[in-house]
Amino acid sequence: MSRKRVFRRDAVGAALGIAGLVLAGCGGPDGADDAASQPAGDQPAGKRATVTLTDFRIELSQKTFTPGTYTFVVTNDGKAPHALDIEGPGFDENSTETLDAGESANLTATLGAETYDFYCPVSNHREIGMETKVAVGGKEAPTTDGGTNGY
Ligand SMILES: [Cu+2]
Repeated sequence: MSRKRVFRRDAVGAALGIAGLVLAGCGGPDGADDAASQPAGDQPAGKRATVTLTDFRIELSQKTFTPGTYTFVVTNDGKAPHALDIEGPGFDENSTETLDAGESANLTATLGAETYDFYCPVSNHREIGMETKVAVGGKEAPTTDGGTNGY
């Protein structure tokens, strides 16, 4: 599994969330992430990351983040309504609307070198597992679901 990366992650990054996890796991000095800033069409501000909401988990396309502005493409892949709320230093609450099954929305946030809480504010979802911490600045976030869970 030590295959070298031979493609760029910009345009395909959103579709290859799992690849992002694998690559981020290498933890090496990887400035190439910033190569994704090439604008492509109507690309929103900042770097892109995908967030998948399911019943009842939150999965991010990458485990490590460097400080900067991100547009999180949030998709509700579950059956219940979900939303993404980001809490952390530097900005007040930042959340999507509640998304019905299959819906998606973009959420832009500027992250500093801090730890942020990504969670679902709907009902009691946060307590039952829809919460994940994101430590910005190169450290791997202490996610509860480190395993690959199929694709
Ligand atoms: Cu939820």
